Amino acid sequence: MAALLRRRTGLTAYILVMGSTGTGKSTFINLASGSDLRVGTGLHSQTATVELSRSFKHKSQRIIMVDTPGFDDTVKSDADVLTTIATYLERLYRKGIRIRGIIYLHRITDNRMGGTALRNLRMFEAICGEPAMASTVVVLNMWDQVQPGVAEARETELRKSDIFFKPTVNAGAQMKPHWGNQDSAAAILDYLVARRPVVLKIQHEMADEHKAIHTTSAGLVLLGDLAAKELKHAEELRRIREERAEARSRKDADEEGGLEDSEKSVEALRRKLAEEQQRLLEATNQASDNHGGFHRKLIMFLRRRLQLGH
Ligand SMILES: Nc1nc2c(ncn2[C@@H]2O[C@H](COP(=O)(O)OP(=O)(O)O)[C@@H](O)[C@H]2O)c(=O)[nH]1
Ligand SMILES: [Mg+2]
Repeated sequence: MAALLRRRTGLTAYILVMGSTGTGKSTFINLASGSDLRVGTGLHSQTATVELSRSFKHKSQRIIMVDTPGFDDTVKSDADVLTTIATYLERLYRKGIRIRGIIYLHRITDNRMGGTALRNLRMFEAICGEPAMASTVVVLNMWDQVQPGVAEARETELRKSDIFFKPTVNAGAQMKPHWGNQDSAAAILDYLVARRPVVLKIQHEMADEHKAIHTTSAGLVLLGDLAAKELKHAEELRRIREERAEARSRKDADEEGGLEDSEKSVEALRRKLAEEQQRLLEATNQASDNHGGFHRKLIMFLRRRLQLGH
């Protein structure tokens, strides 16, 4: 039985699907696999956990697609999303199951790489690592939502620009359009199932190098991102406090009251950020002592600051 199971899972191609929330991951998976994963635009439609498609056959290849939550900092914090994805991928690797191909979805309608799109791309790169790009397709969809001429110019920009997909494509990823129909989904699967199975960077870091989540490349990208947000909040808080002191000296109670509310909401954001960092630190599977000096110092610094903040 075990041998049969091993043979069967060995034959199944696991396709990992990543991208920001709302880029059409679940829709693509449903179309390709005949599954019934939740789709939508509201908060309720967001995938907060890793979900699997039903096991299906594409030509003679059995496939399971792995749907992942995006890094959007809404329903779940980014730290929780990373922990969810990393833990799932590590477990898969320990079971001996390898990822055959990766789909990174991006809407052609996104004319600017805003904060969320960029954060998702950086997290995707850090989780998967450069060697996995040879087994990756960057899928551009939602072509029906933009004018043809505009869409083509945008595709060129996405492909050629350093902050978009140029490094991804240079590392071996394909960039393919998806027209929202079965044929284009099938063409993408055709390409991916012919790839060699890969070990993702985060799987190697966690399972082979015994790194804690926050010291993996993806964990460090996230901590850097949280630190940048924190700096922004600190600056905002300083400005509000200055204005509040000024309002007080002018005896403008109305304005002071309004600024007090702003101060409270920025402080609440800072607390949320501190908690998120704390959770990432707690999601460790190893003591941090066996890591390099830089990591150790970073963690000590964060811990000290969290203690001060509470
Ligand atoms: N026009 C168009 N809309 C799409 C396409 N794929 C998904 N959508 C819509 O985009 C929204 C988000 O899709 P969903 O699959 O839930 O995205 P996810 O959050 O990445 O799983 C839904 O309203 C879908 O109907 C597509 O290829 N073309
Ligand atoms: Mg989804």
